Amino acid sequence: MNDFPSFPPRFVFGAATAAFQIEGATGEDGRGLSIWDTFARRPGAVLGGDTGDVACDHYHRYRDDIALLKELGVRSYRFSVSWPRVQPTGAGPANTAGLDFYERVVDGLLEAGIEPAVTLYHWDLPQALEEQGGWRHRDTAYRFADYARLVADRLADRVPRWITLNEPWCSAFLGYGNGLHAPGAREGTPALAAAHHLLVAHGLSVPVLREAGAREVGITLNLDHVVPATGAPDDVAAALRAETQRNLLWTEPLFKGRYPDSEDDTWEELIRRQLFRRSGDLDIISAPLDFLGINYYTPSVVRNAPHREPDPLARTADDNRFEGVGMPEARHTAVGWPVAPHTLHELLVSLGRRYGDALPPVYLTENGSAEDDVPASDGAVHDAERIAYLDGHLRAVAAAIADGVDVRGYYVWSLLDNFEWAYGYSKRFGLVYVDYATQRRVPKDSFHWYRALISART
Ligand code: IFM
Repeated sequence: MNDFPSFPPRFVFGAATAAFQIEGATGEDGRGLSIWDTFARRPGAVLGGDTGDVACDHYHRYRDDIALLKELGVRSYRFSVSWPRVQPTGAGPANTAGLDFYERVVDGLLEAGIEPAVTLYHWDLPQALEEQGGWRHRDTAYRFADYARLVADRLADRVPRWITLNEPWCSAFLGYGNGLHAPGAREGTPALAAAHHLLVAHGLSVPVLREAGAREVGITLNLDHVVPATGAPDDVAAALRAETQRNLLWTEPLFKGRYPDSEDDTWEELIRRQLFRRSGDLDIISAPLDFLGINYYTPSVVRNAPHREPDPLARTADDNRFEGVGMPEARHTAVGWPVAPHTLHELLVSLGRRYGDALPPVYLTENGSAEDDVPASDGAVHDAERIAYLDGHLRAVAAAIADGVDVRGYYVWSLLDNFEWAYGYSKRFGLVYVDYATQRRVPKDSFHWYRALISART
């Protein structure tokens, strides 16, 4: 008999994916190019030169994948819509074939008794918009609101839960700060402008989604639990800078309608020049939300450090005088992330404390681990470490609920092994193993464990 953590009766169990990571079919039915199609072709940008051209071939196999979700027993499935599939150049009328695909997915899910949860932006900006400046450019926020309207007009009558952006920190700081993600830029002020324009895009799309009939509207942030390496004042100040970049730059505008005071110590005036912030923007950004999505994987332990780039004119926006020291005592996943589930509990409780009534209900919209999965001689994938990871984090969520944080659901990342961005296909996060040569899907032991956890409640 399994000893599963216990959750409130209406708690939503789900699984998540994202368009570019699973769909493939990048050249079909009028889809335009995204920044990830371009970036993946840049030599050295993605491990092994992997691309999203085929991925999990979900575009053609979505019916099989919905059958897997049904077998898993999840109440909700979180997936993202590819902007360039719907609007090939990021502007103008919808590509009907693109919307038709997502309509088939939504209808298939509903037939299987699964609630769709749609993310509008999971990093695949139309390449044509990047050529006009991408997220550095304010106009991209208005283009995003137009795109949101096209998708919501078609699907909001059947999709209850809408997520505007996934992890805008990654779009701004990995995309335009350290260049590890598409479009691969390494910049200062433009990366902070990107962060602001992403927030404006989010805020502009909230009323659009509501007008179209969306019942629940939120945003997903990858919040960090930052711990100073020591109690020394320099390390504590460094931890605040890390927290400012990772969390406060996003949560303060969203839930308090202001940028954090701690940004003054995080970015020098030279980078922080705020010409891109216009009066009225914070009112747009702080539009009330029905939920906050949180993606959580691992904490950061940081200490004070000098700037990586001594020349202030060449400094990028992620150069904030802190560095990670790791957690040598913890187990590390296959991407090298320390496993410390109690830090999820601490993050949730501290958010509740910081924002009080201003914090909307929370969904864990992603949590999971990459492991070195290999099918065993019996054909199964025995991923005991992933099960322990999920169990630990679910217990942390249950403890936060017991401590009064309103967490309404949890989505495992991910349903399938998939394209893990700069790591290509080398890292596997799925509950389902994908043999990329044949596209055969093999539910791992963690799939059966999660299924048993869900069904033990019903
Ligand atoms: O695969 C990603 C996902 O796209 C966004 N959140 C983190 C996951 C694991 O790195």
